Amino acid sequence: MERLRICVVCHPTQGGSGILATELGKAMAARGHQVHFVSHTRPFRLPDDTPNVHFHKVRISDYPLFRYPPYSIALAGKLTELMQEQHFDVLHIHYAIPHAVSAFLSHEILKERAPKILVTMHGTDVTVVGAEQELKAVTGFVLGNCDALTAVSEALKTASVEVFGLERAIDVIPNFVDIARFTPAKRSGPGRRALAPHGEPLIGHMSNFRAVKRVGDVIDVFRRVRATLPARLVLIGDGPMLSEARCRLAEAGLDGDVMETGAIQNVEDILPQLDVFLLPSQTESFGLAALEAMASGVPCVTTNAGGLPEVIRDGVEGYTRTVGDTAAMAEAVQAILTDAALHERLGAAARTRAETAFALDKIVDRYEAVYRQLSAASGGGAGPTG
Ligand code: GMT
Repeated sequence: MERLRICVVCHPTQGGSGILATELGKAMAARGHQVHFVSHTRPFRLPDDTPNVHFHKVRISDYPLFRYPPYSIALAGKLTELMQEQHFDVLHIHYAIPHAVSAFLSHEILKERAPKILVTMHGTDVTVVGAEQELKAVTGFVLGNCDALTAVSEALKTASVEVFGLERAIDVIPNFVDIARFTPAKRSGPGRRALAPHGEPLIGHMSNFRAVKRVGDVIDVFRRVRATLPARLVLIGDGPMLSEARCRLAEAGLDGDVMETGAIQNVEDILPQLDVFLLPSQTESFGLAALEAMASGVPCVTTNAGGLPEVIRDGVEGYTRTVGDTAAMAEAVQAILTDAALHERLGAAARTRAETAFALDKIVDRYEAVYRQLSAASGGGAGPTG
C-alpha cells in the first residue's frame, strides 16, 4: 500500500490529546508512513530518534508590543510554509483550539495546493474552552468546515452538536492503548516495594492536575480510605493543582503516605503496580489515563461524567460514581481493596476490555482509513508547489 505523508498538529504537553496524537503518529510511522509533527515544543512522548518521524518547531514572536504572542498566526504561517515544501497527503489537527483555526487559515491561503484537513475533537476544546463565548463562533465555524471531523467518544460527539449546533458527519473513533506496553505482566515485587515498602495497597491518580480533574476529590477519597485502611497514594504527572493537593494532604496528616513521580515517560512501569486507579473528573470526554490503567490490569473508580462510562462499565471493569460523591468513590475503592476476588475479577475484566475494544492496531486502522479517504479526495496528495 502507498505510504502516506501525514502532518500532525497537537499540544505538546502531558495532556491526553497530545499523548494520543503522539502515539498515533508513532504508530503511523511504524507502519512506514512519514509523519511530521508541528508544535511550539517537541511533544512529551516523542523521542528524538524515531524513524519516519519529523518535528517542526513553530517559533513565536516575543515582540514587546504583544501581551499575548500570536501563536495561531505563527502556526498558520508554519503550516503554509511546510505545505508548500512537503508533499502532505493529510493534515491531522488534534484539539480544535487554536489549531483548527490556523489550519483553516493556511488552507485559505493555499487553496487546492493544501491537503485535506481532519480535526479530532478531544474534550475541553468542546466542553469547556470551545464553549466560551469569545471562542465559540470561530471554533464552531472551523469544526463545521473542515474536511473530516472525529470525536473520541459518543458523549463528546453529542456535546459538540449541542455546543456548536453542528450539522455534519462526525465519526467517533475512540482512543487506544498499546496493550503490549501497558500490561499486567509488568506488575512486580520490586516495582511494588519501591512504591509501598510495607506492602500497603496502592491507590493511583495520573493527570495533568488541572481543575477539571478535581484533584481535591482524589485527596478526599484517599483520606476516607485511609481512615480504615493502611493505603498509599501514588500521584503521576504534574500541573497547576498539584501544590494545592500537597497542602490538602499535609493538612490531613497524610503527606507521608504519598509518592509523587512527577511528569514521567515510563508510566507503563508504574501503573501495573497500582491496586486501584482513581479519576474523579468534573468532565472527561474519554479518560485515556484510565484506559492505560485498565490495560495494565488495574480496576478504575471514576466519575460517570462524559465518555467515562463508554470506557469503564459500572460494576464490570470498575465503578463509576456521581461527580463530587467522594463518599461513594471511597466506598468503591475500599470494596476493591478489601475483597481479593473482586479486585482480581475487575482487574482481569479491565484488561480484557482494553484488549477487545481499545487495542492500538484496530483503532489506528480506522484513522488510516480516514487518511486514505482524504488523500484520495484531494487527488492522492497536495503535491509540492515550489
Ligand atoms: O480536553 C482536554 O482537557 C484536553 C485533553 C488533554 O490534552 O488533556 O484531554 C482530553 O483528551 C484526552 C484524549 O482524547 C481524553 O482522554 C480526555 O478525557 C480529555 N479530557 C477531558 O475531556 C477533560
